[in-house]
Amino acid sequence: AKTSEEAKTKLPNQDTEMTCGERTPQQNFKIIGTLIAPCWVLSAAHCFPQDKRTKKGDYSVYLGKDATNEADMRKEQTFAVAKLVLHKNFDENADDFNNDIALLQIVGNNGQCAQKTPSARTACLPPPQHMLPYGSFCHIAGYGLERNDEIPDTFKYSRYMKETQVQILSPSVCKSKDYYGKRVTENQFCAASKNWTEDACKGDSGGPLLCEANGRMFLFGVISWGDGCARKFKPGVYTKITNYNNWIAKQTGLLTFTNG
Ligand code: 4AZ
Repeated sequence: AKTSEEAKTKLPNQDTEMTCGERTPQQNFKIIGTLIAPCWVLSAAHCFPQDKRTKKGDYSVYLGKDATNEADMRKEQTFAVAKLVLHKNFDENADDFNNDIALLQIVGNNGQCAQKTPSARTACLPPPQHMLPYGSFCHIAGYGLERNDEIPDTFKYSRYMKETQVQILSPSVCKSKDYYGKRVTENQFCAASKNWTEDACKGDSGGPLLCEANGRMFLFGVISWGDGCARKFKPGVYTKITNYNNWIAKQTGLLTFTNG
């Protein structure tokens, strides 16, 4: 899912240091999220900066989009945001980004929610506290920064949805001194690729870390933060969804683990 700021004029075009809310030339502000049920998208709280007073009316949600600035009406489904819930213990001024999780309830213009199509599916939520073994390979995706091959050592926003694989790291490794020390909380985990070549980057946050189990894709993480991108000892940090089953159930009324 990708939400996009509708009314360009409503918000001043001022940059903050944080992430997924950045404008790129001729593009709207983009936020990534994951469809977890026909009416609910899960994203990151820091994607909705309160200093910009972002509110639900500022957003539209597009499902099935795979390129920015291109509308493929055969694939896309468009929604308004009926409800925007940011975790109340998320503090955008804290440096650990603890509780970086948000839910968007979506509604189409006929009052409907998402339809299952070849380009729109829900992700499963894993059972409470059920974390995968360290070393598991999972998929991350987004429109975030990628290396710009035309200009060495620079990055650009990807026009197309990209995906890559990363491996889950153990908390003891990620909390070690060379890595992030105490900045990583119990509500987060880290993931990186073998030689630090692949990573999430600015603009990817709010998007998914999905792991396959029994032929289904489970949303284990939400892309949250990291020191730079693809840097040695600086893995991507993800919100640990298995700590939030109760919170998700309470906000949405959904039973959070999916077997069928
Ligand atoms: C960001 O600013 C961001 N390398 C997201 C992920 C990572 C770094 C920054 C992880 O949205």
